[in-house]
Amino acid sequence: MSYFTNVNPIQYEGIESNNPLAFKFYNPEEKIAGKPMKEWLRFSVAYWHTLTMDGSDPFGNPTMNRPWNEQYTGMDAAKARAEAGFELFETLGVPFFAFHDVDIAPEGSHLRETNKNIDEIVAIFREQMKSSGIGLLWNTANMFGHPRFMHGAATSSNADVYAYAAAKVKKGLEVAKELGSKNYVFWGGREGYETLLNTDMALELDNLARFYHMALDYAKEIGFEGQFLIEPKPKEPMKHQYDYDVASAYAFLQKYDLADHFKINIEANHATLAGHTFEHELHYARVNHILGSVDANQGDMLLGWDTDEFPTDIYMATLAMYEVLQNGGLAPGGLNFDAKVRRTSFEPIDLLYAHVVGMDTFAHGLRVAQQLIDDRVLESAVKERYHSYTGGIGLDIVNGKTDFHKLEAHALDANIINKSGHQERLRGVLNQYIHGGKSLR
Ligand code: XLS
Ligand code: NI
Ligand code: NI
Repeated sequence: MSYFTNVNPIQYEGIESNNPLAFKFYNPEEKIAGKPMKEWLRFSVAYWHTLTMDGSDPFGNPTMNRPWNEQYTGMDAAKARAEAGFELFETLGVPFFAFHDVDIAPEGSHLRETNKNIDEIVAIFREQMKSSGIGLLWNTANMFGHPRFMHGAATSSNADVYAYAAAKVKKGLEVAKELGSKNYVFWGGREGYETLLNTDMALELDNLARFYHMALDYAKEIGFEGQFLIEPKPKEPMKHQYDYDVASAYAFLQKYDLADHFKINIEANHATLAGHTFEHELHYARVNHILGSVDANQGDMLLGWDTDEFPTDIYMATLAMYEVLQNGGLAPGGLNFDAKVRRTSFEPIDLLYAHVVGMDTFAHGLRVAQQLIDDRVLESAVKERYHSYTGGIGLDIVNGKTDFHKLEAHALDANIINKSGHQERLRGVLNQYIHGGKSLR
C-alpha cells in the first residue's frame, strides 16, 4: 500500500527549480564547514502533528484527509500509520522521527494493555528502522491529554496519578532503549498551576525533581544512554508552567542537582510565547552548555498561542543556525519539526510540501549563517564592541584583579566615551547575506 502515490524521494534541484517537491537549499551530502548538511541539520518528523492529528480545533471537526487513520480502527490504524510514516520519512530523506506513546498506539483499558499495544508497534518500528536506516531522535510520554492528568502528572495533587505517570515514563525509557533513541524528552504539559489558592507549589516542585531523579536512576539501571531533555514552555495549557523558559528550567535543574544530567529542547514557538526570540533561547542554552535539541516551528505574531506552524522564516532560521554552528552542532539532538500543516492544508501531499519548505528554510539558514561566520561579520562587531575588556582596567576586571576601591579610583576622574553599537548597520549586512550571501556584499 502506498499512501503518497507517485511521489519519488525528494531531490535537491537548487534555487532555480520550480518543482515544489524538490529541495532548493537542502543538499544533504554537501559539506558546510567540513560536515555534510544532513549532519548539521539532523531533521526529524513529529509523529503527532504529521501522522496522528486530524485537524480538529476548539471550533470545528477534523478536516485532515489521512487514509491511514480513516480506513482502519484501533491497532490496525496504528499499524497503517506506522507504514505511512516510514513511507513519508523515506520520501523526505529525513534521518529521524519522534513520538509520544499515545501517538503510536491506542490506549487500552489499563496501562498493562496500553503497554502491550505499544510493544506491538515498537516491534514494527524496529524492523522499519533497520531496513530504512531511520533513527529515533526522541520519544516521550503524553502526560497531558488524558483526563487523569487534569491536576498534572509529576506535579499532580494525586499520588496515584504520580505513580501512573512514573509507570508511563518507565515504559517510555524501555522503548527508548529498545529503539536506540538518541534522546528522551520531558515536556511538562500540565506541570504547572492555575491558582495558588489550592496549590502547594513547594511540594509540586520537589515531587517533580524526585520524578526526574527516579527517571535517571531507571535509565541507568536498564542501560539507556540517550540524552535527557527538558522542553520549556511558558503557558498553554497551564497558566503558569513550571518550565517557563530556558533560564527557569536551568535554575530548577541546578537547585535539584540535575544540571549535569539534562539538556534543553528548545521550541521556537515556545520561545516567542515566553517573550523571547528563538535565538535568545538558543544562545542562553549554548553559553550555559545546555543546548540539547530543537523543536523547529514558528508562531504567528498576531496570535497569542502555540500555533506550531512549519518554519518558513529565513531570518529566524539564519540566527538559529548561527547558534547551532557556534555550538558545534546539535548531536545527539536534532531539528524536530514539531509543526502542523494548517487546517485547510488537508491533503496528504501538503505534508510533503510543508516538510520540504521547513527543511529548505533551515538549510538556507545554515548556508547564510556559515557565510556570516566565515566572514566573521558578527564576531568582529562583537569583538570591537567589547574591546575595552582586552586591556587596562577591563582586562583587570576580567582577570578578577579588581575590587571596588580600585574601580572607584579608576572612575573618580575618568572621562567616559561610549561608542555606537551600529545595530542598524549590522541588520543591513545581515539582510545582504540572507538575500545573496557574499557575492552581493
Ligand atoms: C507542546 C509541545 C510538545 C512537546 C512534546 O507544545 O511542543 O509537542 O514537544 O510533548
Ligand atoms: Ni515541542
Ligand atoms: Ni509546542
